[in-house]
Amino acid sequence: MSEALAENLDISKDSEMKEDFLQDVLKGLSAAEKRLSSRFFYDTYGSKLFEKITQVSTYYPTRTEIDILETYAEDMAALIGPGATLIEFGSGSSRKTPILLHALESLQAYVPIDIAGDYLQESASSLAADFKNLNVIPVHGDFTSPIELPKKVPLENRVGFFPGSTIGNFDRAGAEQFLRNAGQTLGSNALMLIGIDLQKDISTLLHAYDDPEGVTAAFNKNILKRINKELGGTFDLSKFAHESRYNMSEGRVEMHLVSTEAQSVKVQGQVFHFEKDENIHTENSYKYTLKGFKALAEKACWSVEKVWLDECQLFSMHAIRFKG
Ligand code: AVJ
Repeated sequence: MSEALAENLDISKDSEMKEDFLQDVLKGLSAAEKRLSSRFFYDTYGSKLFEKITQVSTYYPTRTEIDILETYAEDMAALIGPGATLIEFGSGSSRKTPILLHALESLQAYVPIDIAGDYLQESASSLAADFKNLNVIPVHGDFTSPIELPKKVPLENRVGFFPGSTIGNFDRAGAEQFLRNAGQTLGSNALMLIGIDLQKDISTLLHAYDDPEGVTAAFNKNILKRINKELGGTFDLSKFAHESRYNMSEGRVEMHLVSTEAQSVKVQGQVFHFEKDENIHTENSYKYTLKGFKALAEKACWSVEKVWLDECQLFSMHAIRFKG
């Protein structure tokens, strides 16, 4: 990686994020219904595990979204026009981002924003190597809060890119807030391409989050591994079982870690007790109808300009424009 790229990665953010992680863990494990925040899945190992999930047969979102991108990239590029600055919420996924980058004409800059510093660094330099003339400006930060972009990021024709249905991790209020923040970051009239996973039969949904190879289980348990490694936790990973559930009334898939026996666990000297079968809720993955997402976008001051779907209507790419 060049020094120019490395310069943009703020090392001091690391201790801030560790404190954030600790507070979230202590609060979540003290709650009557224990929970941990899914944004802490993604350290370098967690990001690698997620890449593995995208390749398991039952996890349909990634390959379907790639299919949509490959089929309609020219269409998307035509809507965006030349000279755009592409701002990705999350670091460039090795397979999706290049599809769009190839289709876009005279791109001004590519700005990936990610909380996992080393992963961001890795993917930014690999993209910079593949796209020799591309101005890559990585930003190390948490895009669940409003983000101030470096001054060198051009103001004109900013286009957000938020693939993967990552917005599904937020509850409805959180998703609305994310869209408002993104609008603020990108500016009035900006476009955003956002991948949205759609409602479908429950069996397909549950299998996508509980694959036969156990990659999703390892991904889920990685949050405990991180607590052990980074916060001095004493979790025994073999005493927690991975579970995916469909919450009908909320329209979301949930991941849980279920304690297989009564046990106590320590984190930074604090003791947390688990009953047998007590669970930690670790992730929500909301699924939308087209109508439901349109209503959400409009509430957050965005309007839906175009929607691209795969043949089976499993997944969607929405082009939305900020009216705020
Ligand atoms: C990266 C949030 C889109 O919810 O489908 C995959 C994460 N969790 N398998 C999703 C995930 C379990 C994924 N997102």
